[in-house]
Amino acid sequence: MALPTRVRLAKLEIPKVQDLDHDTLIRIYRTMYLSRRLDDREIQLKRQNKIFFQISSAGHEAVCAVMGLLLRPGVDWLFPYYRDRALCLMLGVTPYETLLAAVGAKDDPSSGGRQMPSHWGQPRLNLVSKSSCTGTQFLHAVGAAEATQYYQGRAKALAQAKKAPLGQYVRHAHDEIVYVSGGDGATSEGEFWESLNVACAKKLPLLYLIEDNGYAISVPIEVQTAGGSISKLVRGFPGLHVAECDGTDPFESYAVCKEAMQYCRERRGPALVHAHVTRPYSHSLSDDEKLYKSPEEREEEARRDPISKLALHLVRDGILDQKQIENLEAEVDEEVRAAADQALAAEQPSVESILTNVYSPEIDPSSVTFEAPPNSHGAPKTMVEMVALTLSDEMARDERILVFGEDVADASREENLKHVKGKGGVFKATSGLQRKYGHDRVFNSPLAEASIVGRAIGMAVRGLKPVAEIQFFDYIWPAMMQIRDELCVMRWRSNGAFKAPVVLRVPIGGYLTGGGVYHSQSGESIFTHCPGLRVVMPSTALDVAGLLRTAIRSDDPVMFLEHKHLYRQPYNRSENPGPDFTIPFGKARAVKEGSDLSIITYGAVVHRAEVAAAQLQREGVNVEILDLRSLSPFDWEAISATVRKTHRVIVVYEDMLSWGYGAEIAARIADQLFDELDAPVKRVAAMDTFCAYQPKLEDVILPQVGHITAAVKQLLDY
Ligand SMILES: Cc1ncc(C[n+]2csc(CCOP(=O)(O)OP(=O)(O)O)c2C)c(N)n1
Ligand SMILES: [Mg+2]
Repeated sequence: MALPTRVRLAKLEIPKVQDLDHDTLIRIYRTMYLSRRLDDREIQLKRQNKIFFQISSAGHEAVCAVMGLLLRPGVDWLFPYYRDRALCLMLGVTPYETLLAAVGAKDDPSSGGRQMPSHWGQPRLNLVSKSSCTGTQFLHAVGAAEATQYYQGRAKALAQAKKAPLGQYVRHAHDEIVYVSGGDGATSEGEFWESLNVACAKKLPLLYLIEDNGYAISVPIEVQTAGGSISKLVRGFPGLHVAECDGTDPFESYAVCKEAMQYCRERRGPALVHAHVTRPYSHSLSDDEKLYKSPEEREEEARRDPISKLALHLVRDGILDQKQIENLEAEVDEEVRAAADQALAAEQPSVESILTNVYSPEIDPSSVTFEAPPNSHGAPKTMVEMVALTLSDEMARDERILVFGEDVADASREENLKHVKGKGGVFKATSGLQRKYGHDRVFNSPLAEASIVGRAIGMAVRGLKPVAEIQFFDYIWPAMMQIRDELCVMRWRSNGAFKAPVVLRVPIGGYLTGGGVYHSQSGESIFTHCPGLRVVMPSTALDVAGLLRTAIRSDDPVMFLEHKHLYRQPYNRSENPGPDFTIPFGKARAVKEGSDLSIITYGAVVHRAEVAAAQLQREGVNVEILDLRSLSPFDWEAISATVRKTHRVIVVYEDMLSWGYGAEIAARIADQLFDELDAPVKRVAAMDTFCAYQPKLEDVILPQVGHITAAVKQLLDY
């Protein structure tokens, strides 16, 4: 296949560069050269086994340096890609700090030795912690830009955010913008397109820089991107300012980036700069580009090297002579040498610190602080009514709370609200909230789950408190990477510098007689398997009120699982326990006292266990029931107390039997309470298959009262 022409820029209309004076040009060159020398030094250190990973910014320096020059540190919000070393240096990250990350030092400001180098992050610079995922950052940037818009008219929300933990890093400036970058490969992720959709729909002040080096590891641009040009593809997005530049040329890059940035600052909408750059050092030190790039391509890249081109320019234009260039370079080399020596001597993180910042060190949702008694009044409410009521009370108290998701608004077309009742969620769990709190606090999202979670993360990073809804647990999967690799990890990977305390409300579960495969799923253990995330699953309206309030007031991400089958049952209703009622996480509810056998359960099977226990009672069997209600953390104290009391235990859960939540509980009991057991630990759960639409099949697939009574009898006979 013929190689596509990779750079066709000479004919582009480039705005004139007037304000790059000589000192600024020298500063740009110095930063670019410093970035390159840091890469070179890291490569050397990696070869000496003194650092453990290296990924270079070589070839990307020019556009990154000028972008860094244009952005305002500590004012604008930054979500830079791993090749943005020159940008970060320009904004104030020091060579020593970048090398602290390389050696994995305790004082590495981006992660304290938890992430690979070049995964930037520093709260003092509004430089938000970046993961290794290519593409997730675009949605965080959208959420951050939504925070820009929200804070604009919401002084109270800003004040409340500043008062919360990490509030010292909550900042808002009226003309701030959000910057996000990615590679040509990263633009193939759905999250890129989801982000553009929202950024354009909401006219967000968001500046994209796509650093197109023609390859994503070994995959060339014509395979990556239809037609080979991302800027051509995105030109149809309404209101998006799109510009292209030679990212190896600082003059052209400066002019193009400046104009794009101006567009965002003037609040005209988002902008995207497509910069053509090179990647002369292979993808990373784990890659050898000679395996897939032709010698001609590599020669062409060498000819376009931004460092040598700018050095030549400086000499030709008489800005610096050869000797001055040599002096500048010697000075940088010395700076890099000194920084490396210092970083190599830096203290390493202690083994004792491994678990710090998995969860908030300030707010412990399982503490006694959250033990608040109910002040019950009014008519009994169903579980779903209690969700709406609790959200409403919390929103009145805390202006940082934003509610969004699919169909959660009463009506996106506000004028319709004069004539219609409003939707307020497919289950009505958010009914009336938009009417009460306005469309900037309660709004519909496009139908895109990764986008819902990714945006929520960006908002939460900036101090807001998103309470987002995933419409059905069955459709949470597009958001899995945002949850597993971003939401849960933000605090730990930034060593406590950033947090993402999002509440994700997720209707879950079956017993719908007709829910079928895609409206009946369970799967809570997939999320209890994620450190950093709290998972709760109430089975009564009272517990909804107490646990949802705790979820919102805690400072960790919480998955709040609402069982659809329980939403409107008469048997779990409760009076309104008042606006201060909270229940600590990790505390089980004693549903029924008993002495013969313990049932440990949660969710929709709690009621089934109660029915089974009533039947068994008539036969003289006295069963104890524990509703865990909080799955991570879970109440080990209550579990061990009941096992010590009855010596026989069944874990009952709705999800499939194998690899499920009960497996962990059963294993813990076997491990730590073996001597207390008079019989093996038993599990009652769903069959290891999908949930069928036909109710007769659903009845057999999901655990029923009969399954529970049979298991109890079997265990008592053991
Ligand atoms: C979601 C995800 N998939 C795969 C990878 C592995 N990976 C790391 S970088 C990369 C290529 C990225 O290419 P591009 O966005 O063009 O950036 P470049 O490295 O060329 O600057 C891949 C596939 C990853 N980190 N994240
Ligand atoms: Mg690339």
